[in-house]
Amino acid sequence: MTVESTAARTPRRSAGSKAGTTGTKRTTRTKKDAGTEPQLVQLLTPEGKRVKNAEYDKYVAGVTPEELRGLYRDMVLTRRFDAEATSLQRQGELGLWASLLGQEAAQIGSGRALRDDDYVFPTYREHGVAWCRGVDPTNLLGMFRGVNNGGWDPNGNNFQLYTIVIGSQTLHATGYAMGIAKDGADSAVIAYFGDGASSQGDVAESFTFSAVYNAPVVFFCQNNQWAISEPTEKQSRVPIYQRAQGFGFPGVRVDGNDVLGCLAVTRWALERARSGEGPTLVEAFTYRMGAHTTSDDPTRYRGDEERQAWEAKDPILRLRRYLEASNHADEGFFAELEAESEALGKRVREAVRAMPDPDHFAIFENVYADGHALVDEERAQFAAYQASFADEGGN
Ligand SMILES: Cc1ncc(C[n+]2csc(CCOP(=O)(O)OP(=O)(O)O)c2C)c(N)n1
Ligand SMILES: [Mg+2]
Repeated sequence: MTVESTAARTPRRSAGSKAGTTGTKRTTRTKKDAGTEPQLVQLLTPEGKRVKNAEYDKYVAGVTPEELRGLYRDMVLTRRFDAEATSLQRQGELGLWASLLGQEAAQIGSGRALRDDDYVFPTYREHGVAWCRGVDPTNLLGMFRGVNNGGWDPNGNNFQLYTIVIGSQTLHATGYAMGIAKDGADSAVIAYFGDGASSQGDVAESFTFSAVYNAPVVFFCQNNQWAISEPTEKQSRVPIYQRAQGFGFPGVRVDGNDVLGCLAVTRWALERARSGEGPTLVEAFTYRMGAHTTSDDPTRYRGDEERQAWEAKDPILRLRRYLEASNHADEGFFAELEAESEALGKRVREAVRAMPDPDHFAIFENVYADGHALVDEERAQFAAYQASFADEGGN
């Protein structure tokens, strides 16, 4: 079985087709050559069957039916919030939205593995993790509406602000984790990033530093198969989790659409961090069901068959099947949750529309702690510009 060789030598994958194979013998590599038959930790199949796993079962052995319903509720409400945000962007209420559709299990499973004193460094898509941290979902929307620069106090929930600069938060996480180790605390750090980010120098540097300093950090890569229009084959010759090996720490691939699997593997990785065993790379193998952001049109670079194949692995549907088959949830539970989802959607709509416009001069406020001559000059220029409209009005 062949996989693509380097990006430069391979043709772009056309929409709807499978990954192309390479042209010449010299450049063709097989998974076997790379020593890489990918593993996949999975505790819940797409059909909702619980499968045994000798290594990871113990990390979810104590999960009660109530907790399972809680994981389901988290995923449903996160999806509902996300859909509402996408609609609000389409209605002109938000400038942009990055949907997490399809990635609910990866985010809720890993997010619910965390302790309150752990610290999270997210990208811009971690709405489900934010939910687990107790960040009010409406606070995630201010930046996307352009009315503030973040929207929450990172130290309020140990959840850093969204980071747009791809991969940079892995360095922040590593530094923070090194600080935790120096303090002698047993809390841990988790850094979220994407398959595309795995190609960034920042990520490689954070792998190096965290390994060498044995930092208590979990690198949680949501491999959603795409970095805007670039498929994962353009990021790596080997499965992403195997990258960790070269840096000297373990990596594991988990079914990112299996909330129990993600919970178990993240608990294991956090336990390693807390007990002084250093970093772990978790690759949650999942799929970005929607567009990269509301500014993107995925039909230009990928076909429907791929999406349909992933729809059959839906993270919410598989937990529902499991809950129903094991009699852990009844119709009343699902109906109540439906009503709760609608109420959340309404609350989010109303909150966004009520967000006040920022003071025009606020943008100059948080640049330097003690002020700066250049910022003062720019503020004065902006004030003159604003005043020019008043003059026009007066004439
Ligand atoms: C340093 C940097 N380079 C490029 C970009 C533009 N950019 C925004 S999102 C993105 C793709 C990221 O893909 P991935 O890491 O897989 O995360 P995903 O969006 O799929 O969750 C790129 C290249 C950026 N924000 N920062
Ligand atoms: Mg991606």
